[in-house]
Amino acid sequence: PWEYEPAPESREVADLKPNYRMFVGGEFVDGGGEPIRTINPATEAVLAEVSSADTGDVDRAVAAARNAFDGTWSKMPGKERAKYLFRIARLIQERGRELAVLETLDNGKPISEARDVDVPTAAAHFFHHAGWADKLDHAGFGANPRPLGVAGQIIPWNFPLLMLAWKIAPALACGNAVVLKPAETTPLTALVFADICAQAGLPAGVVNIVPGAGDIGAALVAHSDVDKVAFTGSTEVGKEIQRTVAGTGKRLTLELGGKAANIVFDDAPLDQAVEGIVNGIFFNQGQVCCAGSRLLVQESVADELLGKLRERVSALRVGDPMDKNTDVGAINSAEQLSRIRELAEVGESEGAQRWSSPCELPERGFFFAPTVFSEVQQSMRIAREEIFGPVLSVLTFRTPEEAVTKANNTPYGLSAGVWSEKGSRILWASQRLRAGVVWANTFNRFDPAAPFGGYRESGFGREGGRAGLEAYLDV
Ligand code: TXE
Repeated sequence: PWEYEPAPESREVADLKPNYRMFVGGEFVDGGGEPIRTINPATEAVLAEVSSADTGDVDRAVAAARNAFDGTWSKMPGKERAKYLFRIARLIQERGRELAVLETLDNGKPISEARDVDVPTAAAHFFHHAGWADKLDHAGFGANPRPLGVAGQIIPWNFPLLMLAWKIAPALACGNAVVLKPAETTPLTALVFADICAQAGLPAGVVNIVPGAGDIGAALVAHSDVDKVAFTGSTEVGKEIQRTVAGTGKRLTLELGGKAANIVFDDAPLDQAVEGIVNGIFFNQGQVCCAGSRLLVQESVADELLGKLRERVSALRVGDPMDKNTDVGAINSAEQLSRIRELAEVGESEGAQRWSSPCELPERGFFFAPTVFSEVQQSMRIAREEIFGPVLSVLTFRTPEEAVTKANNTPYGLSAGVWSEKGSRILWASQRLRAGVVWANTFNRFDPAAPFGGYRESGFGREGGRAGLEAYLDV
C-alpha cells in the first residue's frame, strides 16, 4: 500500500493556503517568538514567514500534549489508535505532491528524491507503525506495555518530513503524545503534517508542532513535564542534550552524526558499486547522517574504480532541484555550504588530491560541485570529521582485516557498506563492523521494519521496527 501514488483529486499547489503558524492543542496559533523566514536554498528567495514559539508556547504545547495523553489518547485501545495512523499514512500519500514540492523548495533536495524517497518512506512509517498499535500486547514486551507520556522530539533539516515520521509514528503507535520542534531552516512540511493530523481527526493535543531555533529545542528538552526526549542532529548538540537530561529520569534516544565506510573488495561488481558509491555520498547532497562518506577500496582495483567513478560523477546533473532530471540539488543553508567549503579546503591543505565534477553551478543559491578526494590518509580531518555534503574521501586497503580496522577507526558508528560477490566475505566483514546498519551490495536503503541507529558517538537507541518501539514504552 505504500507505493507513491498521487491521488487524482490532489489539489494544485497554487490552490493551497498553507497555515504557517504553530500547531498547539489542535489549533494553528501565533507563537510569541520572532517569526522565522524560511528561504529556498536554490534561489535564496524567501518562501514563507513562519510563526515561531517562545518558551511560554513550549509550556502550552507540553500542557496540551499532557491533557491529550491523560484524557483520551493513552486510554484508547490500540486498534482505535491504529485507525488514526492509517489515516495519516493515506493522507501523506494523497497530499504527496504538495509535500514533495514543499520539501524540495524548503530543503533544496531534488524533486525526484522528495517524490520517490522522502514522501513514500514517511507514509510507509505510518503504515508500518499503524500495524503495531494493536499488537503491542503480543510483541514480547510483556503484558500491558505502557506509553511513557509526553515525548519531546527535535529533528534536523536534511529529511524534514521523514525524520518527523520516524519520530511521531512510533510515539503515537505506543500511545504517547508529542511536541515536535522542526529545524529552523525547514519548518514547512511539519506544518502541512499538522494540517494532516487535523484532517485525520486526530484528537487535539496528541501532536503539537513548535517551530523555533535551538533555544526552543533546549526548552523542550529541559521541560519538567516531558517524559521522553528524541533527538536527531549534530553530535555536539546531542551531547549537550545528554547532559541536560542526566539525572532527570527522562528517557532519551540520540541519532547523531556519522562517517560511514563504504568498502569495495576486489571481487565486487564494480559498475554496480559505482552506482552505490554515488548514491551513498551524493544522495541528498551528502547531507545524510549515514552517508557513505569514506570509500575504502581494495588497492588492486582502486585505479579502475576511481576512473569509473569520476566518469559517472561527471554525468550527474547538478542544479535546479525542481527539475525532475536533477541528480544533485542545493545545500540547505549558507552556513552548511560554508562548513562544506571549509572542510574541502582543509582536505587540500592536508595534501589529499581534490577532483570536482566539471559541472556548471547556478549563479544564485547554495550549490557545491560533487567532489572526490583521493590519496586520503586516516589522520586527515576529511577522513575523520562529518562533512555533511557532496564530498567523498577515498582510502585504500590491501587485506580484509585492514579494511575493517580502517572502517572502525572513527568515533562514529552509524552505517557501513560492503561490496563483494562473496557472501562469506560480506558476512565476515559485517560481523566485525561497528555500525548500526551494514548494507551489502547496496546503500542508503531504508525500511520502517529495520531498526536504525548508531554505535558510540553516533548515538544510542533505535528507530524503526520492534526495537524502535522500546524507546516509547514502559515494559
Ligand atoms: O545541527 P543542530 P546543525 C550535523 C552535520 C552538520 C552539523 C551542524 O554534520 O554539519 O551537524 O548542523 C536543534 N537543544 N548534523 O547546526 O544544531 C536545531 O534547532 C535542543 C547531522 O543544523 O544539531 C535543529 O532542530 N535542540 C544530523 C536540530 O537541533 C537544539 C542532522 C539539529 O540542529 C539545540 C543535522 C539545543 N541546544 C546536522 N541546538 C544527522 N544526525 O542527521 C540546536 N537544536
